[in-house]
Amino acid sequence: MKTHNSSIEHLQAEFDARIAEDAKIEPKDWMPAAYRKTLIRQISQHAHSEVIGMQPEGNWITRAPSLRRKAVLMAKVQDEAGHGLYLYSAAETLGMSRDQMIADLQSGKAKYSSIFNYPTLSWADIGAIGWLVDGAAIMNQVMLCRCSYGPYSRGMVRICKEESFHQRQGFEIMLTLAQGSEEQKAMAQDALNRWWWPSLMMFGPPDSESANTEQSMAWRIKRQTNDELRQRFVDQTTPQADYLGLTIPDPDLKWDAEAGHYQFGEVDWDEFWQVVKGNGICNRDRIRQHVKAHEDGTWVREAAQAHAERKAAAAEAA
Ligand code: BYC
Repeated sequence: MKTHNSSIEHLQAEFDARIAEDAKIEPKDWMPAAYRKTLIRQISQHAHSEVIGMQPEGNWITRAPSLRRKAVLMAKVQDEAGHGLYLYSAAETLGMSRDQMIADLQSGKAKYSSIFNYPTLSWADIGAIGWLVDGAAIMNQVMLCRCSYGPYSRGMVRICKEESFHQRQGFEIMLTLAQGSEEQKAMAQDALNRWWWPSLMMFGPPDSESANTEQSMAWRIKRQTNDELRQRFVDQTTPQADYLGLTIPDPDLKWDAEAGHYQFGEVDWDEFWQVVKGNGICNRDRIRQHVKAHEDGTWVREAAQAHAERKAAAAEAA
């Protein structure tokens, strides 16, 4: 028993030392059970967010205003599917099965980003999602490229490159609308009004109420806190709204020269928790649609499986 304890202590000390020197932890390395668990939680929820995030945008593919806009939007939605797949693969390296992750999403046990429970009511919402939602996503994900878990950090490098293109396409839609007719400008303003506060909620609860931040920072999974990233997002995005000639729907938003930051109003955290608990405008629809798409895709998975088995059998026979 004593030997067992001392060997665990030794492994733990080795793990702590590797974290301290900023080395990557790889799938076959020893890691504390709680580190594994929090990574599975975060990576799988991140994957679910990418996949569920295809729905509000997919809603506008058939109604994009031009062939160019349609082609770009289709490419973006396909990118989100790809991000989901890299992330599910990263979570699988920790010993979690894809089937279990999907089951947890569909049963409501696993979360996905609150932002995707809001509806896309107009074409301008596609611009606002690219500009604000992808903008917030990049702000959060750049730090994850330096995450201590190797497969997650490497996956994030490519994801961030693609997110930059997504953010730019959204800003370009907003710019076109903001410089267009009065009606188009009003559409862009309306989209900003509806997506601003939910975008700030994407960064998670305030640090004082964030159950996971302290430990995740110590493990170097997260490199910045929810509030730090939210502040950076406001600082970066406010001048962009000025450039567009649009007004951020926050009467308390003002530049604080001394702090070198924008001050901003209080997020409605009751609304955030309601959405996280499943009571947002679209939560039920999103899961219903996911279940349907998953069931409709059964034949594809079965065909892929049969093909893989036949190939393996042929390789064995050769
Ligand atoms: N929505 O202790 P905290 C995208 C949960 S996809 C729902 O601060 P943590 C994109 C949190 O999970 C964007 N739930 O947590 C795709 C925790 O509950 P559990 C997704 C939220 O993990 C398509 C509880 O609240 N990005 O970019 O330290 C198109 C307490 O929170 C939310 C990622 O997933 C939320 N907004 O920090 C366009 C990035 N916030 O799990 C764009 C990876 C918090 O204990 N994830 N909760 O039951 C992260 O960086 C971190 O998980 C978070 C939260 C910053 C999100």
